[in-house]
Amino acid sequence: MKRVFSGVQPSGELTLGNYLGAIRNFATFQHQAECFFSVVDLHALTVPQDPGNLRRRTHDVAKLFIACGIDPDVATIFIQSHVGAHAELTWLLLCLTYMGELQRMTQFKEKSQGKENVSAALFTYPVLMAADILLYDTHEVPVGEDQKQHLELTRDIAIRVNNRFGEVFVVPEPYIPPKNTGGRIMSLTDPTKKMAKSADANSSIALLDPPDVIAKKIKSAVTDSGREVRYDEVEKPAISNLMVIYSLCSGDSLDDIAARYGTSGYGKFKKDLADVVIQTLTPIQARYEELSEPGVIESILAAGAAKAEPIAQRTLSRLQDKMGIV
Ligand code: ATP
Ligand code: LTN
Repeated sequence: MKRVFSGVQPSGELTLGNYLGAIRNFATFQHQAECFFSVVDLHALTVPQDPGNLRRRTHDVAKLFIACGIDPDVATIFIQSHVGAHAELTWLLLCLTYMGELQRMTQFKEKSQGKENVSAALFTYPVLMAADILLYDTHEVPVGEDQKQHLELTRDIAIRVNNRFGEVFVVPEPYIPPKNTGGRIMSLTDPTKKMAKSADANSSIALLDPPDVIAKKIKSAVTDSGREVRYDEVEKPAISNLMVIYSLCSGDSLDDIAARYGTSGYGKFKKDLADVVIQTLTPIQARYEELSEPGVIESILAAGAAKAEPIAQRTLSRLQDKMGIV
């Protein structure tokens, strides 16, 4: 059966970008493949984290996976650091990755730009991601567009290892939705940047934002010149982004939305957009609350790690053996 793996960092409050670009698709995949979804806490540590916040957010991401429709009886949900093989395989893969390959990673360039003290782990981050994916003999990886380059590196590493040592890894394929179906949801305050959970709160809608906050953020979202609602990424990047959000939350096509709001002005469109976003997030927030009873998420995550562990260990042993580790 086909295997699917994906990870989300507990590096901030999950956003509508995370949901529409990635998590929504996780729920679809769980019925078509054997799925592993991980809260990648070791990745979050590549930038400074407050320990208390990291602890809370790690459980929050897992609860939101389930609230967004992932069934823990169907898919395996676990915390990355609970399966030691992720860190161990990373070391072996670091020995098989070139500096030049990591120097080309645009996410590292963006995240390190202008910062004085950047951790070595931020630089080697994509190799930990490769380890995550390769440990589970993953065929497909649902991610947002920003992860495309990391997936290409993962494939290059897998192919190199297989060429050097014989068949060790499955070479994974990315599953990236096109931009007009959520692959890259943009910031509400700057449509040239992606909506990111580690950016300013007004630029994104958090999955747990209350309705009045959602309405306020959408009302103050930047728009483009003119007043016509139509999909045009070049001339109308801000409105096009809001239309994609509307379309994904309501199920209406971009053409239908343009026909309905084309000439009614931005105000009416934004008001209705707030309503459809609130309607999408309200049931997710209700399910999240139900999972907040003490012990519930902890036991789901312990069961997930127990399922993931032997599979990861088998793959790790395969490479250790080929590389001559006694
Ligand atoms: P950070 O701001 O800390 O880098 P992030 O939200 O960009 O956080 P992750 O939590 O690791 O990063 O992302 C989880 C998944 O959500 C990934 O598959 C990523 O590609 C996807 N994703 C993140 N932001 C967006 C976005 N704006 N549009 C579409 N997909 C996104
Ligand atoms: N790097 C990803 C998060 C991530 C991931 C993974 C995604 C870590 N490991 C494995 C898919 C598969 C991000 O920042 N969005």
